[in-house]
Amino acid sequence: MNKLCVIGLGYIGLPTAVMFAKHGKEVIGVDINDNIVSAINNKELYIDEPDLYDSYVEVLNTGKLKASNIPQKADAFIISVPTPYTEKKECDLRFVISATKSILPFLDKGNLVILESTVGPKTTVDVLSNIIESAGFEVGKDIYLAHCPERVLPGKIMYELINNNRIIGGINDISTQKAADLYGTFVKGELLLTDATTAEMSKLMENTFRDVNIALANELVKICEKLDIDPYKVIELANKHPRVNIHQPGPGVGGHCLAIDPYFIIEKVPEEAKLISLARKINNSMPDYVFNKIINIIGSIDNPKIAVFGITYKGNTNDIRESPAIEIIKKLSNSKFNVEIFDPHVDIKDICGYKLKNFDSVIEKADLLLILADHNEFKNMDLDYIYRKMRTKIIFDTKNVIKDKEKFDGVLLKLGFNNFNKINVYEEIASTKENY
Ligand code: SAJ
Repeated sequence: MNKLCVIGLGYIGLPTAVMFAKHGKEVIGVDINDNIVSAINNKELYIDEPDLYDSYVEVLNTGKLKASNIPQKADAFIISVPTPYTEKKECDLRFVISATKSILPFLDKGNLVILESTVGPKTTVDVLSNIIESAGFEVGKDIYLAHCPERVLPGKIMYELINNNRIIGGINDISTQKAADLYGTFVKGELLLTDATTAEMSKLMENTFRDVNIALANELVKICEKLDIDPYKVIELANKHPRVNIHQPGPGVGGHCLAIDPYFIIEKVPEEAKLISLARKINNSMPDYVFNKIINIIGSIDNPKIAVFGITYKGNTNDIRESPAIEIIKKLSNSKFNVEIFDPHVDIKDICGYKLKNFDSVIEKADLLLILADHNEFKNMDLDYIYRKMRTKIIFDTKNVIKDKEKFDGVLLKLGFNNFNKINVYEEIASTKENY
């Protein structure tokens, strides 16, 4: 298999195309977006991913990677297009279907088709097989077909593409073997051979496992608040057990994976997927929970200024997709609060009608500093300096980034704070009020 066509040049498709090209394959990258195609042909990189740039330029210079808006004949076709969810929270296969249809005129007997996009169980067998067979091929004999889900973490894509174990699920044994041979070109992790449907379900369950465990941590926060216990201490101690790994609570679960993939299971088996469904509800409840806490904290302050730190779905990324921070900011906006935002990773000017500003102007005379993302920049901040600049000295750290609370002369609140925080917020507000 020397010539490949990679359909969809996004966060996963582009690094995958680059990786194959770097390992000697002749790769045509295909995208329906002309801006992406011309960016590639001009050697401009449109994805913020460490370690990608050098390899990208290298394979464009050697001519091993070329971009086009239509597929070409190839030995293997890799489909790596988005699978968002619909309003009814069902897997939206629009792009997968149109990408599969787009390769039909270029397919020849003996070709391999691989689906990398995350999909609901049985999509490869039911949907892709049918489309390919509609063009007169016998799947598994004329055309080999497999699902090989991507499992890489944004920010570490180039490392994880090579070193992670890779699930390879063919429609039959020969398809599995052909796909394994192809990924063996660069994967140093284990190639885990299985069938297409098991591969689909395994990928979904990885992210569902995390979602359910985060829901457990978020539920623990609510429980601890009622029982006057520090949830972070509970997690720290419980996780000292060799077989326990309680995840971290937070303002909600975002991103394009954990917040979406569980719905692809729920959609197929709503009656059975009870725990998965409840976990989604618990995690979805967190922005409201945080918003209500904010109202409690600043309720008695006249025209409070809220300084928001971090709007991405998780720390050290510029990605705001499905970010719970944005949902909280929307709620603040609907209630017409005075909000200013600082995010050192995000290069946009405003969000929900609020400006993104620099560190100093955001904390200046703020009544609440609200931390919504665990960027490294927030971990060792000079709290004395921050408190001095603020009008009311209250920090609400929803991501537990600030560890040392003893040293500072202000209020530091965390999730589940009502009972374990011994400093009275309202005394702080009252004492600062005299200075208004
Ligand atoms: N989060 C918590 N508490 C935690 C861990 C995460 O609240 O203890 C939140 C984060 O803040 C974020 C969300 O969960 O909002 C998701 O973050 P993440 O780092 O867990 O996952 P993603 O979406 O960036 O990437 C995941 C990865 N899956 C797993 O780790 C099982 C990645 O390997 C997958 O490739 C990716 O989903 C995907 O494409 O499916």
